[in-house]
Amino acid sequence: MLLIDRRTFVSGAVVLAANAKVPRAFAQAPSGPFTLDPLPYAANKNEPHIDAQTMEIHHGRHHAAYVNNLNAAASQHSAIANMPLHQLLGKIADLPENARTAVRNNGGGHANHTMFWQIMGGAGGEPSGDLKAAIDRDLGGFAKFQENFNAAGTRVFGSGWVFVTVTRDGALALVTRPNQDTPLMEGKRVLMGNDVWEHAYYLKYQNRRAEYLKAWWNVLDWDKIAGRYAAAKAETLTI
Ligand code: MN3
Repeated sequence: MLLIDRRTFVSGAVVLAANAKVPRAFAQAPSGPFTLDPLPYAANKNEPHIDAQTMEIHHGRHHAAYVNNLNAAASQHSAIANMPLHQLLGKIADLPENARTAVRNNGGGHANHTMFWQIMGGAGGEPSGDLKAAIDRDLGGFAKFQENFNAAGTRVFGSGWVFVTVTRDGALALVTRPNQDTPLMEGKRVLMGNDVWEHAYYLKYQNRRAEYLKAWWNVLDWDKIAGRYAAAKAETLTI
């Protein structure tokens, strides 16, 4: 039997588990029409709650792979290339059958992560103004909202997301979706959401998803989320 100390074994196991989850990007994927924007802040901005390595792998490998795979699908189907992403996701049923899964998984992944990076990088705290009023009205107040959001995230089986949707009238609702599905696929708009795929938290939290869900609130940028709320009401919010 190999002699290996427990720390080496555990960290090795974590690295193996993390690498096993990293999708392989297409080396020859076309570079457009969809693009991966850089993270809007340094990868260590969300520490200690979300570590820099998780941010780098999550953005630079997972999100990049969704973009590359979506571009590969677009190179085969002009219908994919000719629509803005939020419209494309609302019209998956109209696409050729052999394009639907690629758009659902990779287009959904691109949209979800684009939103996700945007609403983090902040200092947490609480919303104010008309967003706070909407949370009080529709989600039972901020404390109840956090509790229900975290509970919903804990209940997602396997991979998926917890979202808050927003209507043009500013009404909010809490929903979960599996995999990379998004309410954009039903023509709805997303105010905010959290990624509960293991790749979002495994390096730091391993199997402790509930701990990750709780910590995530500390990195939210409520100014950005308030901006999304205003855009939803002005009907200019897309992704
Ligand atoms: Mn993810």
